[in-house]
Amino acid sequence: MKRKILSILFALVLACSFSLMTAVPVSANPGGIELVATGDSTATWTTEEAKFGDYSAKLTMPAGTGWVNDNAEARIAISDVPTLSDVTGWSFWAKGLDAYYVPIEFYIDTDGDGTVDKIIVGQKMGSMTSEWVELNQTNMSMYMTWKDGYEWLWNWSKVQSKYGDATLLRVDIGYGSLGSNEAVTAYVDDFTLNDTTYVFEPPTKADILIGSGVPGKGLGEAPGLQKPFNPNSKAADHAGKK
Ligand SMILES: [Ca+2]
Ligand SMILES: [Ca+2]
Repeated sequence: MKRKILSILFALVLACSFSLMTAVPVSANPGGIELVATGDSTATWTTEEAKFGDYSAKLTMPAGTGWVNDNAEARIAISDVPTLSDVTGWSFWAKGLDAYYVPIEFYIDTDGDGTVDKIIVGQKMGSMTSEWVELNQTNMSMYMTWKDGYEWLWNWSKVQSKYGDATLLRVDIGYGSLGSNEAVTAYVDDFTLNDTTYVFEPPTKADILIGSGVPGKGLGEAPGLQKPFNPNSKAADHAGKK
């Protein structure tokens, strides 16, 4: 009898801890973050600077780039925020001495067929310093759309009133949407959308192996696999491939 009561208690504790776990709204890195660089720009994970954790994304862009030739950005797939009107808030952190504020781009689907129809760029005027600064929906100086015509949307409520029904597919944080007259180096850390934080840390070995289709339960827990690959090595590109 005593044993039975104990096991009922244990089940209760388990049930409570599960409901506690599911009650926590913040999830880490649900879609993963891909760093993308084209032209002479670079986008790499670095431990030189970090607002949270050990790493940030380091973005560099040389002077005199055109607006499609060079890109240095963190690309974030969004799957849990159906429409722009569901966005209650977003923010990310950036720093970069004398670099212009890192722009953010919202890739949206306006006709519901799953493809991107508009890209909305948010930009804060001026230059950053060597201090981390939080950029969010309220402190952008302006928004504009590109892809199939340009349009000025002066603030986030204008964005939402015009494109509230559009599905948000992707967010890019980085340089490239507007080109650059000057060379810039900036660091970016965690992006938060509503209650979800997209953690700016490189994928762990386990993430990469699971992502490449390597079978095996326990990869997510194997202690040796929870450290990032050295971002300067090519090992991550080859993981799980033969
Ligand atoms: Ca970080
Ligand atoms: Ca579409």
